Amino acid sequence: KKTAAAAAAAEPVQIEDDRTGLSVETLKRAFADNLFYIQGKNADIATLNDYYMALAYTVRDRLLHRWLGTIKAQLKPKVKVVYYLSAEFLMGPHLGNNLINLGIYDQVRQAIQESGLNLDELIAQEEEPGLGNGGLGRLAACYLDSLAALEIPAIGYGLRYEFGIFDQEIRDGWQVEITDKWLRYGNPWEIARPEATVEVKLGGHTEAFVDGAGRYRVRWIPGRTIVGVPYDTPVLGFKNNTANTLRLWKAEAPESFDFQAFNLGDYYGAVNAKMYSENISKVLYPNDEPMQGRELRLEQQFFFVSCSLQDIIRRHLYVGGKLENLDKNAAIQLNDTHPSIGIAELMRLLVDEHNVDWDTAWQITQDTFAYTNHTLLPEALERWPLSLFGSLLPRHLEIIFEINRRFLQEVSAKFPGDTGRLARLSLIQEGPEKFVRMAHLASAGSHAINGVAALHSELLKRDVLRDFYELSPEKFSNKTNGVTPRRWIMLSNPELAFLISESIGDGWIKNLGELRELERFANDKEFQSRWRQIKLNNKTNLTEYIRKRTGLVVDPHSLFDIQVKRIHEYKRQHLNVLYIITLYNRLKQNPELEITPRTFIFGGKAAPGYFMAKLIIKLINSVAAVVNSDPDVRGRLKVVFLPDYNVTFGQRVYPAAELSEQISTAGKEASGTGNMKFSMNGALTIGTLDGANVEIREEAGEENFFLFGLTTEEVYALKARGYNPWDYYNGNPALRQVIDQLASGVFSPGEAHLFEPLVDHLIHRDEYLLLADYQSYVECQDRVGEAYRDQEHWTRMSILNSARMGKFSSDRAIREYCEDIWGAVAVDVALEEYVQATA
Ligand code: 6GP
Repeated sequence: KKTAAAAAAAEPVQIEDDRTGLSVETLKRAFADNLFYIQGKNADIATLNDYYMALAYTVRDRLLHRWLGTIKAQLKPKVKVVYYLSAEFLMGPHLGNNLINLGIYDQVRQAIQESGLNLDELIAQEEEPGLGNGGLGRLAACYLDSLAALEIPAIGYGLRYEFGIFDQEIRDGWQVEITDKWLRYGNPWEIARPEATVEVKLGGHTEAFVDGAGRYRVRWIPGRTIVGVPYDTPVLGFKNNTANTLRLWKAEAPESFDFQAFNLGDYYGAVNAKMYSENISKVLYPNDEPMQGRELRLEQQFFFVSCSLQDIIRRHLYVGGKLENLDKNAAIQLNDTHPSIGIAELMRLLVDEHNVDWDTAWQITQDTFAYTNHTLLPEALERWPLSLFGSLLPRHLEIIFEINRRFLQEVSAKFPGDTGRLARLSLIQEGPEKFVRMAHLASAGSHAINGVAALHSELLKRDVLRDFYELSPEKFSNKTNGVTPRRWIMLSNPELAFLISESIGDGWIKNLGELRELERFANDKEFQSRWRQIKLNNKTNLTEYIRKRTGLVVDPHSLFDIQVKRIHEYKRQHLNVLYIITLYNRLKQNPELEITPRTFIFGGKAAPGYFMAKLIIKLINSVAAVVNSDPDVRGRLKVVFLPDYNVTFGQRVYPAAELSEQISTAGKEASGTGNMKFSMNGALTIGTLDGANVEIREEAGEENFFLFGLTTEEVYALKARGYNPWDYYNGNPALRQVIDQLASGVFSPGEAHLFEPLVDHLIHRDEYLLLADYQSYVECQDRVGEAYRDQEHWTRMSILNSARMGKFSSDRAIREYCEDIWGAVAVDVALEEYVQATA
């Protein structure tokens, strides 16, 4: 409910001055001023980037009233703030999104045009902050967008990596990694807040002592200290007054010089110490799901979590809160286990530094934290060797032991004599090498645990966190992922957004369920033809982009069949390739065969150390080279690998897609979010019953979804029986031909053995059951090709897909988190007036 104050506040503070005015004239003048006074350039020498910067500052000026107003409204005693802790935030470019959220897209477009420039070119100039790997980081960004749209007080806390996810180039078909220097030309969207710097301790040892009150206490004597400097980026709500904050921490040395070392003549050593500290926020680990137990990674996690918790406590005390009531003012969400060390760190801060007794501290901690799990892959579950953990965080290890001791006591009380269960639940994994299990720490220390799609949440309870479920079933719930329609429809697909708004009004932008009203147009010929035309326009744009990036010419009238996501064996890009080769073989056998012309488009990065994933990229490019240049194919099949898939590129891809490939082995993809973006933009899905595909199909209707493959249950059963891929190879001539071709070098001329590791894996182990699903996939793909021939029917299915994706708005997901987990409510924001500092 809106208050009167909010209604008044909704009246914007609109002084038509250079800093806030929104008229085209004022925007033009502000833009020119910023070019001159901030970039120090004029039109004679300005680069495109200078113009981009000038525009970014023009837009930033126009959001500061909201930002300061939000900070003021949220720093109040009774306000509950959501703190979203995440090692990754994959925000995507800010400029276009901020224009949309401020509702000034059209004025700015005109102002830029009248300045003799092109807004799209300026928008394209922005280098996106690639501070994430994939799904988990992008989800965090969509959630920040929705939190602001719903006016929920929220701060995202993470790391300000100097180098984000690497840029990908393809050389000779192989992935090559290039450092991502995203800060090279400056970042107009962030404001450093060095006055809010905090200290973080590492290493050293602990000492017990008895304090003045006769209490047994522990003090941590650290081996070194790092400081964290916050950099804040505003996150705007859609056409409201809320601008939340993304606060990212940069690691620095407490003193830029070690003067003692310097005075001893060790200049190098002195500077080196500084570099060592700064290493912590230097680079994002480029691994998607599999975890890598590197010391620096643990340092990163602890660093940003400690900074953030100290910040949260400071804010809480600043508004007069009592630590005992922290959970009334703060809901801290752990985005996977990466920030789960926060459980031990909050205990340390409360018990050691704020002298709170253990039981109270544990209650506060549990009531404040909640944990989201994002993967079922066993190899992705984080665990740290005890030795490494203890040397970096000696006090935290003691605290974890104590948490564990009490936790296991509880378990014993509930399940007397069940020692197997104790071992399974323990926060410490025993064995020749002992580990701290971070998912166990997160689960024990949180009051809520959730998976990210219905199926995934069920599997969590059945598998990975089964014992925790049996211990505390009330902690568990499902929160199916969602994506923001502002970025993923309005910004990426403006023509479609326009058609939708023209047909059903623009309420869908804030309430995506309203898309249902499109259903009544599903059979409307006129609407269908506009729908098709927009898709064709988007495909044509992508075609142009493909030509620029790769030199390949593709036919915008062919079926655009797209798989974009991280490259991983469980996501099965190579199953897609097996089908492409199958089609190719059919054409070679019978060049006159009638087939639906298709363009297969791939995009995605492989973890630099993941050999098999890199080989899959090479495979795609090798098959592309053969298929694209074979005259028998006559252009009816094209295979494209588009390098450097990222958010910016995603915005071009989803609107142009007709078929979305969601073909992971059932039970492996926790949710997927690309699947939602595709479907919203009118692509049909070919997919397994995995992750959120299950719910997408439920919503879209099974007749509008191309389903294939084994179910999770069937996968388990097949593996339990003893899976033998060899049987499938022998029993299926078409499959056998494809595998033999790969093995004999048909697609790797001159390097016959190139794909041997892949082939070996497939016929001997095939962990992800490609061969078992091959036939079902091929038949389903053939049905897709058939269906595409009936354009009217296809368009109808496409419209229905968009119309029924309301559930997958991140607004819906965030509402559920607010109600079931965070207990957070909207707070009205009054715009902060600009007051002269000297007034
Ligand atoms: C991903 C999951 O693989 C994906 O299915 C899901 O949609 C996404 O998280 C958001 O929930 N997981 C990761 O990216 C990851 O690093 C540890 O998990």
